[in-house]
Amino acid sequence: MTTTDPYTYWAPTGGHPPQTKLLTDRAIVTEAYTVIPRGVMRDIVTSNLPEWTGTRSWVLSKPVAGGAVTFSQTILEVAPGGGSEKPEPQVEVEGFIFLMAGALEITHEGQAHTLTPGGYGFLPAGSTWSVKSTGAEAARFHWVRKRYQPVAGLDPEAKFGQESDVEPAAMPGTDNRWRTTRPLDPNNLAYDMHVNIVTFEPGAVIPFAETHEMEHGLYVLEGKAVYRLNGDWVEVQEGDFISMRAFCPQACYAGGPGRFRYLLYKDVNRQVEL
Ligand code: UGY
Ligand code: MN
Repeated sequence: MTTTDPYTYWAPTGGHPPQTKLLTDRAIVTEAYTVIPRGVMRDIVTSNLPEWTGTRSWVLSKPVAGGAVTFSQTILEVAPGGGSEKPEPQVEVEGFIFLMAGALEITHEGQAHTLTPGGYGFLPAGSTWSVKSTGAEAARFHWVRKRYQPVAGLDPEAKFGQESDVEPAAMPGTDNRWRTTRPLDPNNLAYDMHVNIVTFEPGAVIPFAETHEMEHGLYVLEGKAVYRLNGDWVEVQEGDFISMRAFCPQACYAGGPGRFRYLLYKDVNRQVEL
């Protein structure tokens, strides 16, 4: 049986906790992984980006020694009417945008695409695009960036859509209780990154410690779980972020009572550069 409730997308809104709050929380930085719980996405840790207006951002992952190094992942909060005429300062960098709240118009190579929550856009490196927050409330979205690794003869195309329009693929032997929604065609080797949505019904699990060369940025959209990261069990809930460096052992138990869902970055389809 699978849950039929509409998808939800938890997004941070900042603010600051009161002086009476205890400091104990779930933030962890290790050599294998980092956990940034939602309770630490506050006003004081936001950053402004010079290419954007009406915008502040939470940078959740960037290349640091000992951590994941292939990508950056940032949540942007763009006030109505704000945006950017030229968001990407690096011509060799591709991007993936996933909207959680508000509305966003992305104009790519002269064509406008309006995203609503659950909407996404893949912007190939070197392409021309601009963004505007067009809703009544602030647009809140992920922007995953990666330096594209070109291969002769392969040319990744821009792609826009809505997650509810993509048929998820069931993981073998799970009766569809663990499934993966893949906005970018996994068989198209032009793409060197995927950003998928992984869904677990209550009680479903990753039944082995995946240990792979790919890195992950993982943002919990909905629900809660106990996540296995290297040698640790970590409790996570919607709004929490995890980054995993290459080969970080990983698995999880979905805790219920509702679905457990996350947005997952993964670098794929390329020979190892030595
Ligand atoms: O595709 C993956 O690597 C995925 N199953 N990993 C994960 O959800 N932690
Ligand atoms: Mn994995």
